[in-house]
Amino acid sequence: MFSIHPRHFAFDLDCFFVAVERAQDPSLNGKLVVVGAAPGQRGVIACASYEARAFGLKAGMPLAQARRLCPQAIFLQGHFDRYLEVSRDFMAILQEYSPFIQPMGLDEAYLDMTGFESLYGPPAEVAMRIKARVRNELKVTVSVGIASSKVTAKVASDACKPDGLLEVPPGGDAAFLAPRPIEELPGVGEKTLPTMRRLSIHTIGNLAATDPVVLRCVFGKWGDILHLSANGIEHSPITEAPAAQKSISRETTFPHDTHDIPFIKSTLRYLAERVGAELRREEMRARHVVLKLRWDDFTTLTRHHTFRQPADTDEAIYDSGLALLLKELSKDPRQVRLIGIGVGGLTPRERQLALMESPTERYQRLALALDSIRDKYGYTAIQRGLTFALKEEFPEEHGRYLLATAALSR
Ligand code: DCP
Ligand code: CA
Repeated sequence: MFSIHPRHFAFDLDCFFVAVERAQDPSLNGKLVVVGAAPGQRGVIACASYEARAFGLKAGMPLAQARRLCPQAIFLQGHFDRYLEVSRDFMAILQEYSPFIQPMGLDEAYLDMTGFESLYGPPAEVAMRIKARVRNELKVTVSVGIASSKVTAKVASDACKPDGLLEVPPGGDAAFLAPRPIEELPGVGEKTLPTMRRLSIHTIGNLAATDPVVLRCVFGKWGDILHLSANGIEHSPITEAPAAQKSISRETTFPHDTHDIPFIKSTLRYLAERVGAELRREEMRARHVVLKLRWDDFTTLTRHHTFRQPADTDEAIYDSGLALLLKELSKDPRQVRLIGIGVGGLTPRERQLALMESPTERYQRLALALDSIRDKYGYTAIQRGLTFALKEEFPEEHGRYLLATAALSR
């Protein structure tokens, strides 16, 4: 009987931001390199080279701490536009091999290659060809895991980093996963790890053998997903359309702590417009807005606002963010170190049927027109009075403000 084994590929570029910097400047090869902010600027590490990771440096660590731990490292501001370009080219290469692609952020994607063997040959061979193309055309390396499920493929790609290729044979998922430490399972992070330890779950195999009823009691619905994952069983297919992003956000650390309300407002406006532009580019609307603030003592808070109807205009995002911001600033005298704004609960934008244009729709049309101008000429080509104040504070590059930390949407 003829049977087709599912073959899922998980791709993950190695040490992405640093790899792109090294492609542009090979003298950085083999050195301790950190992408975060230029010397003297504040913020957090976006990407540390493997050599620097050996010193304990990792993404998210404040740069001041990184400089103390590893003063000899080379600190770079990074070239965010270039990372976006490489990311787009990377996804374009993958798309040539299968329409069933699910990008996960900038440098990761799943590809469903089930049944493509007659077209391309054995999966490991096509993976080798894709790896060679990424190396030759983009000058960076990619690690690839292949398995019957996305989750196993992902664990395999992490396990073979850097520049690795690891195929788990059909039917071998559970056996491959069982001996691996539980923290290697996607979805098990710093928050869930202590609970796992309390339940004496140390390996993925321990989790696979735990009664799902127990897991449901402890983790709710998430428990079922964890149990399936630990057994290497798929719970969500790779669909033709990229899976809906759950949220879009932008944040930045200020060059200096501040309680200057007009300045903070301008920055919020700028970030809200960047979030709005991406939301509209994705043809989505958001159900809620999240404001993030970090005070000068590093305590961080988030505040939510839910829209009455899903929205996608800069105004809706900024106005709700601003209301949340002013509420916090009015009752807290501390200085602000970081500000971020995001949207969540994304739903696809439907076509407008109404004949009369409401004020919201006029804003929408305005926003779409601005987006297309900015796509051509850069963000700073056209802007509102409010964000103009940022000209004094942030340098410009390629028609965008260069914030201290290039914020990613996750
Ligand atoms: N990134 C960031 N801030 C973070 C985490 C990541 O800006 N807190 C950026 C920089 C990374 C890129 O996203 O280069 C990809 O993140 P990964 O977690 O995939 O890490 P790397 O690609 O840097 O390394 P690895 O080889 O472990 O995948
Ligand atoms: Ca990566």
